[in-house]
Amino acid sequence: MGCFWGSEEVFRKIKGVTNTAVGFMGGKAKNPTYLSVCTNLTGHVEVVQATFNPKIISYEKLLEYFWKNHDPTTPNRQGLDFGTQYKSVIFYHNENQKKTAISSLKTAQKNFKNKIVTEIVKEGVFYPAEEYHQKYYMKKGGSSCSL
Ligand code: MHO
Repeated sequence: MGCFWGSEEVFRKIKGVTNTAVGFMGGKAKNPTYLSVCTNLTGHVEVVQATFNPKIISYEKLLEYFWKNHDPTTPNRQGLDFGTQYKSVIFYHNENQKKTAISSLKTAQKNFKNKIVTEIVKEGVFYPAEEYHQKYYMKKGGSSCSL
């Protein structure tokens, strides 16, 4: 969804989401840091890991927040932020989530003129980002970078 500061705020505020954390996923380098990811060489993406109570909110509903809170039609870019770390991607944790994400993408496409470029990929290792990136906007105020 682009810069993880804003994405985390979106998910943190949803009722039924019990925890959020920001980190990096999907690249090759081990133990990436924010600075290394910014070189565009590690292949990692800025991600939010949202833990939720499915009795209160469904995975499907969470995906609706995902589509509504960024532009999934711009490759490797979210507003002013560009680079592979900002690409739009859903890392699924199981086959059910994969199926739900694929059908959710098809439904969401109806709301966009341009083609959705969001990738739907099996989860990789979640490397937590540095502490100062965690719940960044909650601590500093503000709610979005490019959103
Ligand atoms: N536009 C922001 C992005 C920060 S982010 C954690 C900046 O350049 O600081 O990717």
